[in-house]
Amino acid sequence: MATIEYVLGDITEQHVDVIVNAANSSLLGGGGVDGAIHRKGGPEILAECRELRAGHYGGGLKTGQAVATTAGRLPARWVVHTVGPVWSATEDRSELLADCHRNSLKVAAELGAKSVAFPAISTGIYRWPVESAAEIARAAVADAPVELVRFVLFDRAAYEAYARP
Ligand code: AR6
Repeated sequence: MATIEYVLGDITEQHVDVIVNAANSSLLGGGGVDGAIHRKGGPEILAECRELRAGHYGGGLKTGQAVATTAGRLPARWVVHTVGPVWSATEDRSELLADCHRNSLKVAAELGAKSVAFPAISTGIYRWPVESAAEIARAAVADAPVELVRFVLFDRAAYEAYARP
């Protein structure tokens, strides 16, 4: 059973084996946590993302899937990029959000990672209501195949939603 932790902070400062990035299907960067990871991690991460796009991921990374690159200059060993679903009020995309977490953990475990940090995937630019995202994310990591899962929440509202007992 993995230990699950909740911290208020910046995911780019976490000393863990894997940092999960809330990316988009292009894998070529963006705003939010994606922008912060590429900015602090340096150009090596983008270079590997470009290689992925030139190879197996020519069509982009599908929503719910996950793929690893170097963490560049970040204090982690790998970045696992995943694509969260955009919130929809008319369609239930919860399974895709759960898949992001499960597939990121699977990729991490295959790399030999023991500790994984997640941001609040889909709750920013993709507009998923944070209470709902927290519930889905917590359930999806309940039987994580690693020793430590740390949710790193960037603001107090997200922290309170995720860390709720
Ligand atoms: N550390 C931890 N959490 C952060 C950080 C940080 N440094 N910066 C932002 N957050 P978002 P999404 C929080 O928008 O909704 C990008 O352009 C933020 O407060 O980063 O999945 C991608 O390229 C929010 O709670 O990701 C995609 O196009 C959470 O991270 C799109 O945004 C997620 O917000 C993905 O949107």
